[in-house]
Amino acid sequence: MYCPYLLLLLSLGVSAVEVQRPRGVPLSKRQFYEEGKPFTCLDGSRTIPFDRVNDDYCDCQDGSDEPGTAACPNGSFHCTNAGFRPAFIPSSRINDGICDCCDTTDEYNSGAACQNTCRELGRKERESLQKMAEIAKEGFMLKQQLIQEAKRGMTTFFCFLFVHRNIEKEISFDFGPSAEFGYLYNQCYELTTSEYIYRLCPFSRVSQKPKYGGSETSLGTWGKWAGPDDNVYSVMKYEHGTGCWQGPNRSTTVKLTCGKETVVTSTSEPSRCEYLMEFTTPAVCQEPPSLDSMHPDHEEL
Ligand SMILES: [Ca+2]
Ligand SMILES: [Ca+2]
Repeated sequence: MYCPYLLLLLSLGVSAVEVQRPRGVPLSKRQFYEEGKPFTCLDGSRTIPFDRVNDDYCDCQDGSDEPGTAACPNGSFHCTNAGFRPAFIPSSRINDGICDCCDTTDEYNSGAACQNTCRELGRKERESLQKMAEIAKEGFMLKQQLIQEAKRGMTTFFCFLFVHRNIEKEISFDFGPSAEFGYLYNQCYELTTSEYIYRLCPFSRVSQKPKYGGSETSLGTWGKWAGPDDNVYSVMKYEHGTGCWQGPNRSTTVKLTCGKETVVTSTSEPSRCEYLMEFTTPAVCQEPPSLDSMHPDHEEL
């Protein structure tokens, strides 16, 4: 019968299945470690009796005979980390007194007081993934509204076009595949740091002004969309700002990430006169995958 068999398997639980492979061996390599049969190093270099697997003496050049001890300098240890995600650690960290695996399995013989934190870590990760998914979902809904508004706006644009010829210029901007970035036009967003007020006016310019008086410096005027080929609308480039003393003209890269609100979240100057701005907007939100497929709850049995 199928069901009782399954129930039996489940009731045996994780540990019962785990004893079938030597310590530190990932499930994917279990078939190479067959109890009682000679073991061939995974690089094929030599074959040794099975009792030399995990005997705390390094026999294989690739370290594969000592997956559960620190005997081989190049060995790696696999933590199952049930409840969180599996990981490999260098075997030198086995029994070194420091808890590396959240399931505590790397410290089986050191006396270190490790606590199994996998379930807690897994719970936190699921929570943050869920939170991100919710932001993406709401952001994507807002994006649909932006697209609708842009469509209505476009109709108005074309009506005006015959009256105000200069609107033609606005239409020539690339406001995204569905004009979802159009709402940013003619808007400005500020971020105040301890020294400066940064101002991003999308499709127009980026500037910086000392907080306590002083003149404004241009960090670039609208250049182009500059994201990677598969995601062009994720980065904006502003160029030809005020020249740096004995240096290039200032320029700014604006990275767009999905968010419910339209805000400049940070600015930095990773290299001289080249600024980086992070900007959240619902316009870049992608349709999120369904929540069910996002749970990374792959507990290895
Ligand atoms: Ca050995
Ligand atoms: Ca350790």
